Amino acid sequence: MRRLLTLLVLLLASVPSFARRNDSLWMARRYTKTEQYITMRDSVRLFTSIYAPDNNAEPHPILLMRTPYSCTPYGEDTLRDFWSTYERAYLEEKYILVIQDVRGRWMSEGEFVDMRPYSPNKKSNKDIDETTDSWDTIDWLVKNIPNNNGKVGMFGVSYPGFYSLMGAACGHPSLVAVSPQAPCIDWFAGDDDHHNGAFFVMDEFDYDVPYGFGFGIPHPKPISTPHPSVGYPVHDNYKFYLENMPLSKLTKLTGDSIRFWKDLVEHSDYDDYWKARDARKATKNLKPAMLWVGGTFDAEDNWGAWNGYLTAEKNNPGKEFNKLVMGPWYHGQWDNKDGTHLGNIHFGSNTSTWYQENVEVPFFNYFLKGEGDISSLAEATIFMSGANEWRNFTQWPPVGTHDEKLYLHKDDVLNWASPKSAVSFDEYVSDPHKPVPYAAEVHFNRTRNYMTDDQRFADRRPDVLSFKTGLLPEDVTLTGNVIAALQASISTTDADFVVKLIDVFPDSLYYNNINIYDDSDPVIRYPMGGYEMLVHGEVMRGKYRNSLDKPIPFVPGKITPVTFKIGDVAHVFKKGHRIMVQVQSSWFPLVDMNPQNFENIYKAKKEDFRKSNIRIYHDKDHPSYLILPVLKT
Ligand code: PG9
Repeated sequence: MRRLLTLLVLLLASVPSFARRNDSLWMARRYTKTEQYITMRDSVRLFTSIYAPDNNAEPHPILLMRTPYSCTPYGEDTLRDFWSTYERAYLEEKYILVIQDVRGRWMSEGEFVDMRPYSPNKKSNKDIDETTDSWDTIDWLVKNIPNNNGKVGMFGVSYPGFYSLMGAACGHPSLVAVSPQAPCIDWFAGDDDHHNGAFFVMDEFDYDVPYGFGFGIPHPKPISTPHPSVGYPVHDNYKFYLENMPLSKLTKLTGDSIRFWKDLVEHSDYDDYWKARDARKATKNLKPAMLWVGGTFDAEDNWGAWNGYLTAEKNNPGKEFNKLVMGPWYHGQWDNKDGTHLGNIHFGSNTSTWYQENVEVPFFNYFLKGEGDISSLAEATIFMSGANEWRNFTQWPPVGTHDEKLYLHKDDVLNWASPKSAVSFDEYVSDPHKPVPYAAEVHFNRTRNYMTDDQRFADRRPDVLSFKTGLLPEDVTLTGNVIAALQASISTTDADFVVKLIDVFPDSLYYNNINIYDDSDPVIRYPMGGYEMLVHGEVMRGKYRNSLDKPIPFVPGKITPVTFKIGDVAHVFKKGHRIMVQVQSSWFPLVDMNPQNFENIYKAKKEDFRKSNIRIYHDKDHPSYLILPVLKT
């Protein structure tokens, strides 16, 4: 009998569908898909795909994602591939999975509005926003999906993270747990389209226009297949965007059909258009348990994750479950299988699967199924790069964090002492026709790795200033927001300032000890000795230095304070490393090139672009420094 059983098990294990659990056959045997138009309070109908487990032994919770990226595939006989993503865990846990095309996207009706403003005071059913669409959807789901347990969760990365937050603000009593992940929060202050008012042209152009993602192409009626991409003429982004500057020339390429691109041009400063789209307005009085997730090396919505959480924390005093997880991730890396490294930087463990198994799935199981225990999850679960360890904090920034000034000095020196010298400065010429590249290699699509790339390529340019400490005698741990406080003069009336905080590895390091490519590739080792790892960088469009909504010109030659937030970091500079700060005035084509002339940059002409002589002062009367959030434990 035993031999027969062994034979049977071996036989079954050889059958793919049993051997490869969680593939389409596995799911098809356990789930039924239905497609539904759900009618909103203003009669617009939203297309919704519902995947329900066939097992009715007990009622199941609902996990909802509202997305502008399509709930494809369409058709009740084709399943969305949950089984090869981390969402397979929810299949195994028998969740009802619901994906919805948001208003005006793909198969849904209505008008799409980018980052549709949250309107708290609604007077009639005509007053809709993403909170009312969430409410109406959730209400329909719990009342119409058979065998649901009446509890709903929402989650999503990036734009779906924004819709998750709007869901959390809808107040429906069935919505008990929400995880906004790298949510788009403010597209002028720090997410996606602009950082400190500087325009992230490569991402936005590729996103909105027919050349790339085509997100902004008009959507007069529901569609189930994507618009064909026009395709770029060259696949060297530095060349493409330099040849298509100024922005007014690039705008011609978009034609006049991409409304959002026109909005960008019309709202070049932080005006009511952008203020209305600040999703932090929706962080008041949040009822569901909130799990905010983001990546410290996320190139798109790192700002949204930190600031969405911090604003929610401030706006919901005493709220029991409003927690944060920040891992060493690129945009969305936490929901795939490999969280072991980003580019040349390795984290010593698979941070993504750890997060999925120990945080997110237990979070939803606890609140939606009443299973397990999530109470041990810290207020802030943060991966400290540099030390390569998860740390649990009772708050963010952690208790024990205090600000220390790290001063720029002559001779490229950086240290904790304020400068004593008389007039002292370094200078460079910022040439708009040869801007500083954001990455070393020639490529087209914006890389993810630039967020941890080696900055030696920039260090060697005459238009980049580099200042560095001596070898650190002990670890320096940073946990919180970094601020750059420069004293600068420029020879024109506007310029950008890019400040990069860098971890310089010891020269003694040789190669990555870990094969950074899978075995099928030839082993390519990168010289890590002296590696200048970008920890975090940020740009400040100079004319917004005093406020994003009131641009002011520089007086040529006048020493002017330029102070701005670089953003939150969670990094340990190990003993024997150095801290480096680089200062430059372009980061191309990640950021569009500033003509360095005070004007509406979207309307600048080619002849407006001029060189600017930039001086960064570091003397007794005009010190330049970084304010670092140093954690002393
Ligand atoms: N953060 C991404 C994005 C949204 C909108 C414009 C540009 C980028 C995203 O949703 O993935």
